[in-house]
Amino acid sequence: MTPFTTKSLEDALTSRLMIHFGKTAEEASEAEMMRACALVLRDTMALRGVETKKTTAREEKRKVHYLSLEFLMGRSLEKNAYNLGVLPQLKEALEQMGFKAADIFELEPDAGLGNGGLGRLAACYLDSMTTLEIPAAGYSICYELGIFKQKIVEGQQVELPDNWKDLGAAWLLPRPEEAKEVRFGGTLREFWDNGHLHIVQEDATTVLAIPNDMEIAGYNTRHTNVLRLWDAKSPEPVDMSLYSKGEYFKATENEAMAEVIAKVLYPEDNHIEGKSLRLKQQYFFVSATVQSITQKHMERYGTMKNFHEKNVIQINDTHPALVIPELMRILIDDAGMDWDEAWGITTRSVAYTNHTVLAEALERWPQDLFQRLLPRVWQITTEIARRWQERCEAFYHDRDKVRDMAVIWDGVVRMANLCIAGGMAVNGVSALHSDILRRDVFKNACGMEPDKFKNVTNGIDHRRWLSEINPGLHSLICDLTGGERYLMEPMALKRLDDFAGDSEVLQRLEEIKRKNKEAFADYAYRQQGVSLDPASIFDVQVKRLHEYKRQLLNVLNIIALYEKLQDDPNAITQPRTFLFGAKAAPGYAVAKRIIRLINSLADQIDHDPVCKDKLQVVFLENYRVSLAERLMPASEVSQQISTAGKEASGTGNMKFMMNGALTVGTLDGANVEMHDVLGDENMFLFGLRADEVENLKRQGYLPQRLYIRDPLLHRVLDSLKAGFRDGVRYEDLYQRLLFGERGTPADEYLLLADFAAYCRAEEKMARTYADRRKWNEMSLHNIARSGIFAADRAVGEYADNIWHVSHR
Ligand code: 26W
Repeated sequence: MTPFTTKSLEDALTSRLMIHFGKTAEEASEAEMMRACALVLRDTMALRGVETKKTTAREEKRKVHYLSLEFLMGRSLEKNAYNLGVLPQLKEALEQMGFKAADIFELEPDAGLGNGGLGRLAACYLDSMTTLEIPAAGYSICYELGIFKQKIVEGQQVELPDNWKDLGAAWLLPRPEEAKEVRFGGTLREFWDNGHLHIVQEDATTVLAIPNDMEIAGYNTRHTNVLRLWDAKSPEPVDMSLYSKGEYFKATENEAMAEVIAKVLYPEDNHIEGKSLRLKQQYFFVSATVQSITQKHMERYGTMKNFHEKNVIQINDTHPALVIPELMRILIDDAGMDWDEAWGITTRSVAYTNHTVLAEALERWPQDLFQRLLPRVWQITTEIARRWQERCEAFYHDRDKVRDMAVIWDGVVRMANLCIAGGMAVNGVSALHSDILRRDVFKNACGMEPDKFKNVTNGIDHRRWLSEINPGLHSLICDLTGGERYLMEPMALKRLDDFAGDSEVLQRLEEIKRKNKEAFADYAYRQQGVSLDPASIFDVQVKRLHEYKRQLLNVLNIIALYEKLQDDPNAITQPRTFLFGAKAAPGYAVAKRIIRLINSLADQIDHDPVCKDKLQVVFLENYRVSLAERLMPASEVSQQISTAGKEASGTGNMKFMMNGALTVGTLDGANVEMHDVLGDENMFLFGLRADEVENLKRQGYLPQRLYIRDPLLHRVLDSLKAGFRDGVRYEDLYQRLLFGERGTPADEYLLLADFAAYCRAEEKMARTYADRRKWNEMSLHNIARSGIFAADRAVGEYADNIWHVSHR
């Protein structure tokens, strides 16, 4: 099964170093060695990929195409070696050749081709689809710059470019021979030929899409899939007619125009900015992908009539929604089908996953931009919209409902409605979220086609997020549950429940956590010079910074603790370390203020002798996949405190749970299902439920009343307003909570309404922590019951209920 012994791997690395860099192992740098490792594993996977393709074609299996504008892959070397079953051999070979394996792994840049949850989910699902031996491919853009690197300078976020490709490109296999042309703008000309109406797009700007394939190895299988990342190039890099006139700069304008498309990932998470470049990115990658899929289908089957039987296209939120009109375009214009036949195939091929209910994240495009940039796709979209609207009218005879369901309305194209109209399935990502979609956001569409609306609760790659990053816990699990079985059968974790009464096991669990905390403290010291106290509670909130995620509520509780310490230095008996990690979208001013506030508070507490050995706040710079991998095993408390109804699922919550952290959280997203398996006794729930949030808002929520009535809250908000020893005052945030601002209501996310309950939950958590036996027991139950949050389970559900493909 293993493709390498230590010796053969050494040989392969040696010859790679020689071929690529003309160097021996003694002469090679760490970076060169990292590249050599990537190349050797890449080629092994590529060879297996050829086998997989042959089998899939021979067996005529239906293939899954997963389209996402984001894949937050993180690092690949250790993961690929792990999945290929050569991690021990690789480590040994590296040591033999005079390198430290850990240093080589650490050198690899994260492939940060995503913002947060949605992008990381796509990466976890690629692993599971491959491990479950589902013929599948991912498609996205080969961004030159991934999510920005965050630096904290004087307490504030500064963004630096993320040039991941310098080293990261070693994983990519360029396939210029499979390049596709994507056309923008121009005008349409229609003509009749042979009884057929033909439409051609004239004077369009053409951009070349060049695939860069990243091989994905499954665990414990030879099955290999591909993540296809499209790079953008101009078909005429230099305009020789301009060049010959001496206009050298102008002559390369085309090239520059084309290349901006793949230049940078949009760093907005849960908020859209209707920029034309973003729409160009979407069409660019969608068109190249649909061309690639349909062309391969034609080569294999010679007809498009069975396209839907052999292919399914899953779209990750609405960002790739243009697949619907684009597939229609190819079926009609290129394959010569009539509308109804093309529509029948399209609506049996495409499925849509929704990842957010926030209004500001629902994609809408101005009609004029859409029309100008994509004239033919616009024509098709208007026809989709017209027919859909007819159906809605015939079903409801109700103007308000028809307006709500419309694909195009008031000069705006609504991408979610396009996906509902053209998709065979629409799913939410947790039970609660899917209910909210059915009952509220997509209520009318659901009334018309109830069977279309489904739920698939998210899951995470438990091999990466448990076994690989937490070897101590992995070996405990192996000892207790019958070896490595849980790697392929995550529900086997359940057996851990039987050891809740075993003090030896609980003791071991505590020691594993303690070691992980020490290792993280070392790392944090090396990275940013902070000293963490491994004897304190590691209480962690890491995720994108957004008001609905309520990092500010966490801060309010810490200020409350700080104030209590001022009154009574013995108010805290159980030392606490609050760790934050979060990137703010560069244009999201309030989010950036909250980052600054966390740093002001951290500094205040650092300089207060009363807090010494009791309270510490640390903002971890540049939160990303590889940092999460070090942090999760060391975490004890997982903060999942979003306003109920707002967090579609959360997946960080699952990573913490799997690594034995206890959740302080609201009944939101997948926390609800965590609660279903854990019960009240194994987590710390607090706050308003989703329906209570809605009711309170309807009744008219008045946060000022709470401020007047609750003296602690009053004091906390006043100190926010007064500011900190660094001289920074946060009157703006105080204002926002109590009075709101133009356009935003006071305390939009109900922090004050949940403040008291949150403080109590945190207090209960700290009291429980003091009872070590109880805590470890709870921690064990969390790990034991986290199996349902494995991506293998989630992908299995997609395969069974939406894709209708077989799997292991
Ligand atoms: C167009 C800008 C933009 C970019 C990303 C809008 C919206 C998004 C995503 C839909 C935001 C996102 O990442 N959503 C998260 O998806 C996760 C995976 O399903 C969920 O676990 C999170 O709750 C949800 O916030």
